[in-house]
Amino acid sequence: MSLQEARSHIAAARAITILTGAGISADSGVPTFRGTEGLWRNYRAEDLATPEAFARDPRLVWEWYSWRRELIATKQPNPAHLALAELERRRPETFWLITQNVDGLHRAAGSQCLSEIHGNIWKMRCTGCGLVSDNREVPLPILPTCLQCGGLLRPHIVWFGESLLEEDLRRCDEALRSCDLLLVIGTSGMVYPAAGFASVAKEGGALVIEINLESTQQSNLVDLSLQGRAKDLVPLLL
Ligand code: BJW
Ligand code: ZN
Repeated sequence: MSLQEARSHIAAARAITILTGAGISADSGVPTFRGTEGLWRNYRAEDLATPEAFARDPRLVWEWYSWRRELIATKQPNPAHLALAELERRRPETFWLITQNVDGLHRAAGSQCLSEIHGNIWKMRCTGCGLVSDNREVPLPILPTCLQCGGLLRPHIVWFGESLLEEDLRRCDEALRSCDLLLVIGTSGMVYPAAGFASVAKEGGALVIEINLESTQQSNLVDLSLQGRAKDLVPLLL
């Protein structure tokens, strides 16, 4: 399938679902998780993004999130985020965006029909009373606490070993099963349940197109794998 044919499929699609990962925000300057660029000091995301890591050393985990918040606060949506927001404006009834990213750049670009399945780095949750609050403070106090009960706050983010919200899973499943085209952009396809989403869409009969800098674990499964930068390819396709 050529790029031109892919464009025609997208233009003719009845319902489109998009799945994005860190690669789409890499073009805005936000580091990805895996690969040499994805390291933070000597830690891997897998060692910091867990409830056990937070229980053991909340200061270290908050240091990581504070560093990322400061970095993300300086970044803007890129042409790939903007092209997806524009696609949604053209067809809001038949469009759903699923993002694994917590940086909020899709919302900043104007996307509204979306599930942020791993949460949002600009929200916090109280480990005491459970209150979820918006928070854009940068830099943060070393250990932020709840205004309501004084409990320790944590990022409102889904860590390894934690379940995604039932409501998000239900909405995603519906969007994957009912679409006739799934676009998978900038994800390594290594983290579940999102890593299984392309298979769900294929089972439902959708055409699956992948955009990534390199081939991934999913490249063999998809109908078309396009290699290049999201910021170049997404606007070209849409
Ligand atoms: C470009 C580009 C450019 C670069 N243009 N492209 C089934 C089987 C095995 C294990 C499990 C399973 N089910 C659940 C698990 C356990 C676990 C899991 O999947 N582990 C795997 C590592 C094996 N999953 C979970 O625990 C999930 N919970 C769950 O399933 O609950 C039920 C359950 C619990 C326990 C046991 C069983 C079931 C929760 C997962 C939460 C993940 N959260 C994180 C971190 C927190 C968020 C944060 O702080 O930001 O979310 S992990 C991290 O990876 C982050 C990301 O959202 C996620 C995905 O990464 P992504 O986006 O794919 O980034 P990269 O860096 O991997 O890839 C970037 C890609 O972009 C690359 O391919 C580049 O080539 C490309 N790229 N520049 C285009 N310019
Ligand atoms: Zn509280």
